[in-house]
Amino acid sequence: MSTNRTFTMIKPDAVANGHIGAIINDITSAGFKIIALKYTRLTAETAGAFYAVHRERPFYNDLVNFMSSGPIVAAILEKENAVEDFRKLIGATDPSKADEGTIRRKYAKSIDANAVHGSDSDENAAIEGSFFFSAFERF
Ligand code: YYY
Ligand code: MG
Repeated sequence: MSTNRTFTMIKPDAVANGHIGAIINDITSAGFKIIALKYTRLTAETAGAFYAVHRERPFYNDLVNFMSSGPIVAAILEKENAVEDFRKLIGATDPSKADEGTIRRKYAKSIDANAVHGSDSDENAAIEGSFFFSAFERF
């Protein structure tokens, strides 16, 4: 059963390029409610732990370096069918392949610096939300 929640990060490229406000506006305009929101940054160690599932992939080191290169915004979002609907809103991993109007198409320049993260399952949404927010921040 769906938990109706997902987890997102606005990545260092989109923060550095001044897109926090526009991206949050796109997210809330699409019907997502913000349950928790945090402006913070990852270290190489915490980025490595967050993306541990990708540690054998060729892009892992670059991903960890990029995700710890500057501030990010982390958020827990709520909406019916949140995980799937949010993946649709952000578009394909490679922004050049993302549909017109999606967040990655609008704000990302490359596959490695692709503006936003979105959880890929209800289970991972819960794990990732708990990575950034304590229980009393996400009730
Ligand atoms: O879930 P999503 O972010 O769309 O893609 P993943 O396959 O989970 O990869 C996580 C992250 O890694 C992706 O957002 C950018 C980066 N990455 C990359 O730099 N090069 C690739 N070929 C694939 C992914
Ligand atoms: Mg993923």
